[in-house]
Amino acid sequence: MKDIDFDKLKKEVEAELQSIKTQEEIENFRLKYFSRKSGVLNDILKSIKGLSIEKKKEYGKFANQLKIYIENEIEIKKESLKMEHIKNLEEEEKIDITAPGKKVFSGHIHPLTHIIRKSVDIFESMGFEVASGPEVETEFYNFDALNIPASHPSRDMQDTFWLDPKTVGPGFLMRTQTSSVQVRYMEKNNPPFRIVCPGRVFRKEATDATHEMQFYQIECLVVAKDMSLVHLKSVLELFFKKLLENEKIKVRFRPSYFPFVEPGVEVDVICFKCLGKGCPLCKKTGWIEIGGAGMVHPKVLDSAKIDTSEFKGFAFGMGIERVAMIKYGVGDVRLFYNTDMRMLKQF
Ligand code: FA5
Repeated sequence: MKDIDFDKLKKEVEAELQSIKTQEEIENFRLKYFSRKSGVLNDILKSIKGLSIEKKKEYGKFANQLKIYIENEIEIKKESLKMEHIKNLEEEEKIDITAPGKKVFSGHIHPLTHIIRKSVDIFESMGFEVASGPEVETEFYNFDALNIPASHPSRDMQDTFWLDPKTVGPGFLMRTQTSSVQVRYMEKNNPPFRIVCPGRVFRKEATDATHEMQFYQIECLVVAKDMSLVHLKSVLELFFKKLLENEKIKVRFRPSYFPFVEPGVEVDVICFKCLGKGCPLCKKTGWIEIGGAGMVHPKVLDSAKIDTSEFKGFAFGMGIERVAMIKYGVGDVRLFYNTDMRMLKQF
């Protein structure tokens, strides 16, 4: 066996240790010296077996010292690499608490949602319960049960989106009015009751500044003993005073026709801008048309098997977009649906 130059070996080890920069390198270094199969130190220890006792002692001593030295250095190096890594992390993840904050953009609900929620809140404060029905409706609940005869123009293909009978069966449509919830509710609940039904409705109409193909309505229905138009008018007046936040708001009725009410009325609200004097908003009439209403037709109560000798009812339905247009001074209903943030951010 050749003589081993332990001083030279130690110098090599020192140089190698200095160049180590990562945990992976230190592991490779450890394997180079201590691997069972081909580790440098293991080879030395194996090779001294056959030497004389004196040489064995001398080489064994040096080999052992070198082994302890390398093991210590590996631990020291590992620890210093770990500390360096933590220091780098601290540097990378440092938070500058003096940096100016980033502005959080907070959005808000859509103006139509606001009107719906506010309307529902007001009706609830008057003891109304919220009711709902499906948007895909049957001909029965949208028309027949509401005393709308087959010959009525609103059943015409131009007004109603009928669903393909081959796909869903006959008589299905997209509801054209929230009045369809009336009979659905009355079938399952006994009077007296008062309900409010907000929801989306659909009409196959050409769109213009005041007409959309889909829009929102709010319906209210009260069935109880001794109901009259006086109750209807006072409920509506209170509702619009709160909705438009003006105590001077008045409501007027004009005779009208809806097959499911008798008598039927068109509901006008006094122009909240000019309070009846006449201005561009109300087209100089002093009043703004807002919805339809009336006393529930006895045939509709009959459809729901309600005893008309004991109970009477009133109903009201209005378009949410029209109310929003008036409240916010928006001239075109389509602006609510085109998702232009410049428009929506104003509310
Ligand atoms: C009805 O839909 C009745 N169901 C209202 C009613 C309820 C009467 C209860 C009696 C008793 P009308 O078709 O007029 O009525 O529509 C009611 C409101 O919906 C209108 O006053 C208007 O504000 C709104 N509206 C109607 N068509 C459109 C449309 N295409 N786009 C936007 N809003 C509309």
